[in-house]
Amino acid sequence: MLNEKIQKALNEQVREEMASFYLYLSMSAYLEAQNLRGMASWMAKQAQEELGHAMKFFRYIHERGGRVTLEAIPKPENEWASPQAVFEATLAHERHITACIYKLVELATAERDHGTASFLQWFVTEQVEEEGAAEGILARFHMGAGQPAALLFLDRELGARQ
Ligand code: OFO
Repeated sequence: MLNEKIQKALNEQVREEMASFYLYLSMSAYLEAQNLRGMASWMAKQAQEELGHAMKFFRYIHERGGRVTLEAIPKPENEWASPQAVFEATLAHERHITACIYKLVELATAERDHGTASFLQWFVTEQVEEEGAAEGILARFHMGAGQPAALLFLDRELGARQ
């Protein structure tokens, strides 16, 4: 059984992951409108991953005999200054999510809920990967330094994401 504090915090993380899904879907729509189909496809896949994260929390709360309560997710931004600005916002968002996961781990540890602390380790590892992916893409943008050919090359590369 989950204690109240942990149940509330896990429900809040369901909301955060759904907000990530919605934000990345909005970014995908923006990139599609810029005719950057490869980047749009990469971002749509990222959105799907976020939905998967939300569902992992959803299932875990039930597995522990808890109650899922869905909260409102905010309207995401839908305009960015450039494709590079989209990936800068992605990195900033992933850093925010990492901070949320770390706070959850600290709460689970303080409440002596080792089951939840163990469940959260998957997300700790995932966040290293997520921040690394966004940093890697941004490094490619910096290398290309606004050259259209470099942008198209990166678009094709990101479109190959499985
Ligand atoms: Fe992007 O890792 Fe979940 O939110």
